[in-house]
Amino acid sequence: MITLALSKGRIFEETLPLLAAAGIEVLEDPEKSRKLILTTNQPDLRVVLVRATDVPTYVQYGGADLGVTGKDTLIEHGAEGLYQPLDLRIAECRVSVAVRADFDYEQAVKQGKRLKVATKYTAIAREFFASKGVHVDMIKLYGSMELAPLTGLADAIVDLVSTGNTLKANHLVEVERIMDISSHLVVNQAALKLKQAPMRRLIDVFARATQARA
Ligand code: PRT
Ligand code: MG
Repeated sequence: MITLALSKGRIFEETLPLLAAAGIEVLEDPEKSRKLILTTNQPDLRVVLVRATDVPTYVQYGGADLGVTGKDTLIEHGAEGLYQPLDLRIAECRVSVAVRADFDYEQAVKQGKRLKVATKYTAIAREFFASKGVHVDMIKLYGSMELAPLTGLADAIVDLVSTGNTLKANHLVEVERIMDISSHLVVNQAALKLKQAPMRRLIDVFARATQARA
C-alpha cells in the first residue's frame, strides 16, 4: 500500500488532475465527507488528508510515503530527510511584502527605520530583511495577516499572494516580491527503497503529468 499525503483545498484540487491524467481517481470528495483516509481506484494507493503544514512531517516520519506541499512550507518548516524529486508547478503564488497604501515603505527602508513585520513565515521574512540590512521586530501570526497593518499591529506583512485580490480588498499594496512558490512532490526515502517499483511508478505519473502541462 502506498500512502499519499495531501491537504484539503487547493493542493488536493490541483493534484487531482495530475493523477487523473494517469487514470488514477480519488473515490471520495473531502468537501462532502469527514473522512481523512480516502480510497482511490488503485487498490494499492490511498490518500490521507492532513493540514498543509503537516505534510512534510507525515512524509518525513513515514506516516505517508509521499506528499504534495508548498515550497513555502518546505522552506519555513524545514525539509530534513525529504527527497524532493519534482516541482509540480501547481498552487503557484509568491511570498511578498505588503503594507497599507498610506505607508511609505521605501522611505522607511531608506531611513533605516525599524519595521514591525507580522507573518506566519518568520524564517523567510527574517532571512529576507537580514539580506536587505533592514532591522525588524517580527510578530508571529497564524492567519489573517492582512489585518495586522490595518489595526496598527504591524507596519508590514509577509504573506502569500496569488491574484492580489485579498490585498486589494484590505487596502494593502505589494511592495516587494520575496520569492515565487509552487508545490512540490516530497518522498520518504526509506519508502522509496522498500517499495521501489510502485513508488517509482507513482513518481513517474507525477513527472509525466507535470511535463504534459508544461
Ligand atoms: O488554510 P490552512 O490554515 O489550513 O493552511 P494553509 O493556508 O497552509 O493551506 P492552504 O491550503 O490555504 O495553502 C496550501 C498551499 O497553497 C500554501 O502553502 C501555498 O504553497 C499554496 N498557495 C497558493 C496558497 C495561495 N496560493 C494563496 N493565495 N496559499 C494561500 N493563499 C492565501 C494567502 O495566504 C492569502 O490569504 O490566499 C490569500 C491570497 O490570495 P489572493 O488570490 O487574494 O492573492
Ligand atoms: Mg489557507
